Amino acid sequence: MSFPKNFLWGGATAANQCEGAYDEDGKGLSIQDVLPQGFKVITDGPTPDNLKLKGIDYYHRYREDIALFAEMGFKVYRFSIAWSRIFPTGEEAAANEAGLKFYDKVIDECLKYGMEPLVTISHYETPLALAKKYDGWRSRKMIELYLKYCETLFTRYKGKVKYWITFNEINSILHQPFMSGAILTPKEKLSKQDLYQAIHHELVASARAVKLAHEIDPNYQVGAMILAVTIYPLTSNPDDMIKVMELNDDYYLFSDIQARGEYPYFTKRLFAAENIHLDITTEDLEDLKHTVDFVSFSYYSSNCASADPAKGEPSGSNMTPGLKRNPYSKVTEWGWQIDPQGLRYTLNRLYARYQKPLFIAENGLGANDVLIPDGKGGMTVEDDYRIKYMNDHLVQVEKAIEDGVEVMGYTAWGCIDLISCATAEIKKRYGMIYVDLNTDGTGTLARYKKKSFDWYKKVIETNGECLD
Ligand code: BGP
Repeated sequence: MSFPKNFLWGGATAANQCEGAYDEDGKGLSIQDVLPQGFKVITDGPTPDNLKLKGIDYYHRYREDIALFAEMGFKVYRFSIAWSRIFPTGEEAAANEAGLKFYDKVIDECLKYGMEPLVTISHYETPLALAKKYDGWRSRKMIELYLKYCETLFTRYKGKVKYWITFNEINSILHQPFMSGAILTPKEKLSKQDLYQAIHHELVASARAVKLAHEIDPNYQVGAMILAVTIYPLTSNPDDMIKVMELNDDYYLFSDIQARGEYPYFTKRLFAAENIHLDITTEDLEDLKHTVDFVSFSYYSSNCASADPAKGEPSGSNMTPGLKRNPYSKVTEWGWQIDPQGLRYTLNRLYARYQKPLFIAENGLGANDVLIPDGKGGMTVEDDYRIKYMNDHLVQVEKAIEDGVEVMGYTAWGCIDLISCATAEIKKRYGMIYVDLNTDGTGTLARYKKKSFDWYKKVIETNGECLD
C-alpha cells in the first residue's frame, strides 16, 4: 500500500518536558527552568511549582521508556539534547562529559533496538545564562556558541546518529521570542528590527550547522523544523485571502531560507513595511546556501484568518495569536481545532514549495486521560479519541503519499505523557503511555500502556495497512 517500506514510524519528546533532573550531573539552568507556567510567566530562578524540573523522571527511567517505544515497534525516536547539559552556561571551553554520557546511553539504547535516533539540537531549552548575557539570538555571538555545541554533538555521535533537526519550530520566535529565541526583552518592547536580526542569526546558525554536519559526516541528514501554521481564509472575501498570503509569507520565510538557501522575494515587501534593515554579511549569504536535506514540521491543527480583526471567533491557539476559529472544525479540550485533511493539504503545499522529503515531526492529541483498571489486574486508559485523532491524520498522510508527496516519517508527539509546552501542565497528555503524575507533582511515576499503545503497535506492524 501507500506507506513506503522504509517509512520511519515513531514518537517524539523534548528533554525539557520529560527528563527532569534539572540540576543533576552538572546541568546548567535552561530557559525552561524559569517558565513554571508555559510561556506565560518568567521568574528569576527555578520555583517548586515548575513541573518540568522533575519532568516524568525520564533522566532515570529512559531505559524502561525506550524499551516501551521498542515494544511499539518504533523505527525512529525523536528526542532533544538539552544544550545546558552539554554546555551549562553555553560558554564553557569544554563540554560537560557527564551530560554527554547521558545521551551516549540514550542513543545506545535506541540502537540496541534498531531504532534510528532523530536528534533535535535545540528544542526551546537554550542555556538561561545566554538569555541573560546576550538577550539570546539577538546577539551574533550565539551563532558561534551554537556551532561549538553542534560540533560537539556531530563529532561525538558520528556513525550512531544519522538524522538531526537544527531548531524546533524555528518560526515560533515570531510570537514566543523568549521560549523560542531566548530573548529576555519582553515581547511588547522588542522591535521588529531586533526580532528579525535574531531570526537572521538563527537562520545563519542553522545553515552553518548543515554545512558543518555534512563536512563531519556526508551521511548526516539535517532537517529544518517549522510550526506548520495552516491557515484558511475565514471567508471568500479576497481581502481575507491576501491576509492569508501575508501570514504564510511570515511563517514560511524561515523554511524558505532553510530549504532554498536565500531570502525569498517577498522579504522586500515584508522588510519595507516594517522598516527593517538587517546586518547581513556576504559570508552569511554564502553560508545560507547550505540547504537542509529534509523539511520537518509539527502539525496539530489549522486555523482561519480574517482581514478584519473584529470578524470571527478567536481560535484558541496560543502559539499563533490572532487567528480565527473554523466553524467546520471540532476542537480539543484545549481549544485546538482538529483538521486531519489540513495535514494532507500542508504536506502537499510544503512539497510543492520545496520538493524536499518531508517529515511529520509532531502530531497528536492533548487530552485529560483517566486511568482505569484494565480488568487484568493492571491499569489503562481507554483513549479511543486519541486513536481516532491519529488514525484520521495518518489516513491523510497516506493520501498525501498517494498524491505523490515524499514523506519520510511520522513521530507522534509526546509518545509518553510529558509536561506540556504551552501550559506546563501534566494533565494535557499526548502519550500512548500513561505516567502516574499529578498536577501537584505527586504520583508514583509508574508507566501504564493506554489502549492507543496496542493500536499504534499494530499500525507500525502493518505499515499502516490497518488504518481506516
Ligand atoms: C509544540 C512543541 C512541543 C509540544 C507541542 C504540544 O509546539 O514543539 O514541545 O509540547 O507543541 O504543545 P503543548 O505541549 O503546549 O500542548
